[in-house]
Amino acid sequence: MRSIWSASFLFLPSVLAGVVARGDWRSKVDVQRNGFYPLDVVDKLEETTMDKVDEYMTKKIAAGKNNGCTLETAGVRREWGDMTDEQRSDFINAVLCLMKAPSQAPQDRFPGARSRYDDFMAYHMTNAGSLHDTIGLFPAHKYFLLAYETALRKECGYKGYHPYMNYDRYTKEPTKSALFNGNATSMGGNGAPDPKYVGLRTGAGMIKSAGGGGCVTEGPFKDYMATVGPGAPMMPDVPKNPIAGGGGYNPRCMRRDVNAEAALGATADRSYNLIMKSQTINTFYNTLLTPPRNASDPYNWGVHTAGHYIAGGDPGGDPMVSPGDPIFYFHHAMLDRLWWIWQMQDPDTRVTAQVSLGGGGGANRKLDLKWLIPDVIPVLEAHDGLGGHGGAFCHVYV
Ligand SMILES: *[C@@H]1O[C@H](CO)[C@@H](O)[C@H](O)[C@H]1NC(C)=O
Ligand SMILES: *[C@@H]1O[C@H](CO)[C@@H](O)[C@H](O)[C@H]1NC(C)=O
Ligand SMILES: [Cu+2]
Repeated sequence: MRSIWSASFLFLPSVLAGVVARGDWRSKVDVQRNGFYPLDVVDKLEETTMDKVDEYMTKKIAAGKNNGCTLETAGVRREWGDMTDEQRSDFINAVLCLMKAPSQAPQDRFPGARSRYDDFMAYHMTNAGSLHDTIGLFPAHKYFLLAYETALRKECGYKGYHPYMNYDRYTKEPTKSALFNGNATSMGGNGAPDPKYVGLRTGAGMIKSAGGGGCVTEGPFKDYMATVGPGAPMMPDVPKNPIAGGGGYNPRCMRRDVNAEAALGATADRSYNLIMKSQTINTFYNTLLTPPRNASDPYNWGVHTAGHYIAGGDPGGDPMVSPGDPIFYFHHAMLDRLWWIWQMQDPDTRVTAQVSLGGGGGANRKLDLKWLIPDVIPVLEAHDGLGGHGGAFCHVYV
């Protein structure tokens, strides 16, 4: 009897303190792993962080501040490689559905936006300033991703949540990965060779062409045509838009240069250091975008640039219309994941931490995504991934 009594004696104060047992989260979150990829340092950090997340949510629920969001109800965003073939095709079919659904963007401004999918490209092109300023970057893209995921779910019957791409998995032979191998359950293959594309000059050196740069000819999106834009093309020979501002109809194939060297700028150790060495959100932001120059590091362009140029191309590598390649959302889901793991190291102070490097229209600014999603929300609501905006933000990454 004594041992039972002492067990409950030990247990009781921890419950009162809101402490949860290590590993309890595993009974609340459905984890799926692909044994082909051993856990990297960020995956391991994420797993240990889940105990903190569980503790944070337990306190939040006790305080009645979770807006109905719990670890059990949170949408699970998974790495593409960890998903089953069936989950991948459900997702692909939803994206193809969005590419056929009618546009809801103002047709006078965007006669080129022909589908619901195009609407997101049109919004990103015309609001690139507020989406990318210092206060906006993380929360505005978090909301943008939620709007897109919501369209996939509500308008195209998708039951899952948006996948992410763990950059580290694409540092070796990305064109053989489940994401880019070009088969029916991939997000499409590499672009055909385009000798005119030599690479992208970044502030930290050249991301040399990996031999692609032309049209994607394999996989579910081989017939997809990008419509609006370009805005700031990074590829040779991108046809000009027929109307000023880029809203006209400019159908062109999706081009890519699937590039392992780009991904080397976002290896797991770099993402890990980004999270663990950034004591403030300003440092996190600066390191993500423009890491300190390091002449002896050939891949020092920062995690954000790396993520965009793992596929690059047109529209994917064009900062204005990058959401025209569905891989854009995989990248921004991964960035959101890294931001979230950073926040969860110290959620009480970090969830509401805003970048304060000037610009951004003030900490009380609102996010208005117009034709993408009806609700105009305070920017801080898009900081809280587990209960923000009345519980509309309720996701975990595994
Ligand atoms: C596509 O490739 C992935 C990764 O090799 C594999 O798991 C999957 O079964 C393939 N699917 C099809 C439909 O060929
Ligand atoms: C600079 O890059 C080199 C090569 O990747 C690396 O060994 C070194 O630690 C880096 N220096 C700093 C200060 O990050
Ligand atoms: Cu963006």
